[in-house]
Amino acid sequence: MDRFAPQKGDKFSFGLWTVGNTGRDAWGDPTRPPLDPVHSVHRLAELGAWGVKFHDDDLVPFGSSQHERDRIVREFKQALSDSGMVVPMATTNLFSHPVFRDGAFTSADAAVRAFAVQKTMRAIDLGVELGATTYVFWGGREGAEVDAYRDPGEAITRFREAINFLLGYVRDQGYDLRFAIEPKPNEPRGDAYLPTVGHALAFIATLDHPEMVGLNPEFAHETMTGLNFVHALGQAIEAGKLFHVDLNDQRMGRFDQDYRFASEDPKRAFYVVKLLEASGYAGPRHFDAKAYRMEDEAGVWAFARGCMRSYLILKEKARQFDADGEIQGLLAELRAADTAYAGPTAATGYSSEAAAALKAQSFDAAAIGAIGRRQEELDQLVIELLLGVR
Ligand code: GCO
Ligand code: MN
Ligand code: MN
Repeated sequence: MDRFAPQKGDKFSFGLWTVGNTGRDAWGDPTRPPLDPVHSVHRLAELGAWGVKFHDDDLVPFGSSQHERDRIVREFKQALSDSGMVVPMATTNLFSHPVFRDGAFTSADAAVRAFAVQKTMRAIDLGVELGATTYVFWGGREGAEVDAYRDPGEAITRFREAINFLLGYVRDQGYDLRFAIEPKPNEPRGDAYLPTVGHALAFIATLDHPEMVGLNPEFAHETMTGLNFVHALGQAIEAGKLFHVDLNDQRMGRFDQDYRFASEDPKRAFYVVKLLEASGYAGPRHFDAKAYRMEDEAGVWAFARGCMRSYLILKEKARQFDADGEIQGLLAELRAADTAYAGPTAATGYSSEAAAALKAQSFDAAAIGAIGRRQEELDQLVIELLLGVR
């Protein structure tokens, strides 16, 4: 029995666009043929995945007739029911067609903005028909290289207008659907609007129905800019806004690499898994990554298997962290020292009495400031755990 064999209950999912990635890049042609969505669903199910996701055009190619659409959807539904796979999330391609060359919801051109909203309403219908309960909004081409024409603040106003309209549509249709905004700093645009989790959180608070909108943070996106994805994830969880998560790997300061989960920075991936598992997050563990361009189809399935296995291995490491006597002993000592203070604090909430008491409190800052925080010891224990010698 392989204890790292993925099970449906692990809620692993992949996008058709990820396993179906053909290896095309800015310098080179595809290195693999496209995969038929029905084939991908069956292969993913065999590997132990639970869900599959798509952009409207991944499933129903842009410009398909109604007849074609109906046939594709019928066959895809059949594949889902034969394989036991689900579609927890769907999204819209608002970036491939030349009409979106300068943005979709934020385009300066009113016709483009209206077309983008129309395309999204239709894609929402498709996603809901196949069972999606989360709808992702990645900005794609919402951004700019030139700031001489469009006011970046107005772009945000336009973005809000589109999301509010689509929230109205979902409510009007009575769909059980929440939105998840996926920030990204750049690529394909020179600079994207809503570049980070923080920007997106601030935007969500300004929407008509903020309770229906959360985040889809991605490991690579925060990491590209040099930010700490674990911190972004933590803030999203704390805000009650982690509606979905895109897992992959990425080196800082590089182009958007979308590597196999945990392949570059297993230590940070460990903290991601540890945080997700401890948080009560019950949504998909979604891999938005792709196989190296040098791979063939067999390499794609090795990649998919690797993402899931690494997650489960790190989940076991997180359990070991919780069960390790030395680590837990050190944490308990640190906590005991950190909670020894019994005087007034901000944790009681504000009152004029509490303020007066705290103002009057005396602290021995020199003594407190002299305490070593033992993070060298703790971090070394984590490293030894991850390196497999504990
Ligand atoms: C990217 C994004 C996309 C989105 C996808 C779903 O960097 O291209 O991560 O893969 O996640 O469009 O919205
Ligand atoms: Mn990405
Ligand atoms: Mn993504």
